[in-house]
Amino acid sequence: MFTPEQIDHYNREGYVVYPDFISGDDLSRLQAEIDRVSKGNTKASHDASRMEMEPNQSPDGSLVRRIYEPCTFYQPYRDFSESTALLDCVEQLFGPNLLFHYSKINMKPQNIGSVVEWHQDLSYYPLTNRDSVSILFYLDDTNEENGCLKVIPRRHTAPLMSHSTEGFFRGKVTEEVDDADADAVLLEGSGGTAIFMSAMTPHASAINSSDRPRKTLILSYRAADAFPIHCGVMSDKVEAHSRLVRGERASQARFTMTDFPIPRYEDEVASLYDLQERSRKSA
Ligand SMILES: O=C(O)CCC(=O)C(=O)O
Repeated sequence: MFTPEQIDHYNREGYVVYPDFISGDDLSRLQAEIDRVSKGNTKASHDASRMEMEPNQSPDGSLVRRIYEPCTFYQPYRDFSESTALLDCVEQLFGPNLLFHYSKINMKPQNIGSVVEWHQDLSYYPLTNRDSVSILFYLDDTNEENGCLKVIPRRHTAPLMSHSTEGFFRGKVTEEVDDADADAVLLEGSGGTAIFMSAMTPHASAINSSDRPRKTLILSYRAADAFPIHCGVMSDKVEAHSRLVRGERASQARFTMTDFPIPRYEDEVASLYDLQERSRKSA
């Protein structure tokens, strides 16, 4: 459970760090499942419906960049997503009726792990209100060198930053962000640390320039009355894994925003990494 101070911090700053959220055995179980799922996949031959490989490696390289939807496909992760300790925290933020939304595991293999540029998660999936939280769990000890998360505090109550140019979604903040001017905060933590952040909190992480891996599990939950605004194939994709995890489904949508930018894709729907990469190339 959160302390009142932690809840105040989340509401005021747009995020809160919860050290040691996952303990020894549970962490080992989640780590072992990643090894099991990744085993046997290479850049040239892998299950592209379940994972994305690091692009900068030889065809027989086995470095995985992202595992899709672990809480749908793999039991230890599914159990974790429904664990009482986790849902109690989310309930403290949004009340008793809760939807699990989506999950992913982002790896940043040593010396190669990809950059993640500044973005706000809600830019990818507009909802009728902002009661949506992204929870990032460090599965390894994580600091600046191996690409810890950084956030811009106190931006979660402001309007969404621009993520589009020429009318098309770029998957990242398209206005200039100076980390110092924005008071960006680096969030380092040991394996098992959880970071709860509003889906409106801008966040990013650098490449992994160390010789240590950096694996993170990311889960998203929302209030049951935060309904998706349908804006094409991507809405269906993101919504496909949502499920009620506590309380009841809502029979009324709650609207707290009068307008919200719609992410329009230029051609096909692409992952965060691809969108951001294309945007860098065209710049
Ligand atoms: O892996 C990270 O450091 C952050 C990833 C992220 O923000 C995302 O996948 O939306």
